[in-house]
Amino acid sequence: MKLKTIVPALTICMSVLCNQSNGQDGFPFKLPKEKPDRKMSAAMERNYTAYSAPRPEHNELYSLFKYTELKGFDYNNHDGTISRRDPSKVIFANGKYYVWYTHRHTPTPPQGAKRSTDVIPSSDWDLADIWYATSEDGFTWQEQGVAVPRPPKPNVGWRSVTTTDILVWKGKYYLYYQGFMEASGTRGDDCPVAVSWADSPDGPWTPHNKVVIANGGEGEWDQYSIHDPYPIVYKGKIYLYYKSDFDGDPRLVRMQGLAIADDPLGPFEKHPLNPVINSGHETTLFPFKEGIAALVIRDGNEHNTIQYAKDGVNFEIASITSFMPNAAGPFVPDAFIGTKYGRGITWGLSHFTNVTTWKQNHAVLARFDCDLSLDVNDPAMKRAHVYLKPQFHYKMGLSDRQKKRIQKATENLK
Ligand code: AAL
Repeated sequence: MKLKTIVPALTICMSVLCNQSNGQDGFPFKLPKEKPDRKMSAAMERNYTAYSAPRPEHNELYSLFKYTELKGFDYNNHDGTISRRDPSKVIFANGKYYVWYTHRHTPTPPQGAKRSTDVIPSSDWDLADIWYATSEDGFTWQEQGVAVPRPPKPNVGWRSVTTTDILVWKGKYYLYYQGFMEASGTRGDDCPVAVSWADSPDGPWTPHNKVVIANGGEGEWDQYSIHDPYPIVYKGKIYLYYKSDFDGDPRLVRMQGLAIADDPLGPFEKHPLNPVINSGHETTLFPFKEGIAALVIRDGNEHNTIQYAKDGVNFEIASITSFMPNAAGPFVPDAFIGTKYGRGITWGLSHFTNVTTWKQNHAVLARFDCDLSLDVNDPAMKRAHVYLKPQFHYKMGLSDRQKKRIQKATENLK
């Protein structure tokens, strides 16, 4: 036998004796950057086909989120009479940042629909107006006051105007918002979308005083509410994403739809494939590469994911993450320029609800930072785990009812 044949034969014998593979068949120790040409499990196939990179550190649509308390907002000692929530996208104009949001200042905290009156709010977003604030640095904000007040009865939004978002289109500014004509909580939420426009982000805002996106027809998924209207300029049109809640109380299902228009005042045409996102709560989207990316938070099978639709319609999961910002309004520098290759986002404002106790229910605005940008590379935002102290987990511990169920299960074993 030649030496050339003996050496490999010996290696095979040795590895068999030592119960090791010969180092040629197993999945490689160095994680291949490209999909390897081999038969793989469903999980490994997916790791190469469903994500833009096989590890989160290199996935442009993966990020952690870090939060900072904002300076400049007063909350009446957090007694529940002042609430700020559901911020719009942040824009940069006149040398500063602008944000719009739901502002409630009422004599009492929310009391539920049955106890609500003309001045007592049912929910945290009842009897609210749309206010705005500006900032030089994105951390300290100067509240500027009301942008869009509740219009007089019977105009759309007379009961409450909430959850606004901004569009800049052909030199004009448009605020879309939920317009309530009854206290929210009577059924759930019942609200179509209204719009006001202005020549400057400082206003004055002219209400269009018409429903610009109507609730769906009876029996359709969005028959009661068009929530969180969120416009982006895409493919030369206004792509306005929204959420609706359906399937009836008390276990509402939340999904997201799309309505498209050529003009900010409509008509908006709802996409025939709606809902286009099967999960989430508030809407947060941004142009990314040739498509649209979405933060999908809180509700549904695909909560805690960041998704991507190459065509703005057919969304796929691009990453799975945690502690996502609620109701995020990001700073999206290319939201309105009709970009053909979106650059992504790095920060914005979001909210925290039920800040103290349910009796003093109110929300606060906060800042979030992340790295979902093609122009930033912040490895600290790309870590795949968040370390939380045990107390954090214990705080979300078992309820008395659950403790009883567990005790009973043990007793049944005895
Ligand atoms: C939210 C949003 C909408 C709902 C309510 C206020 O965070 O989804 O705005 O109506 O809750």
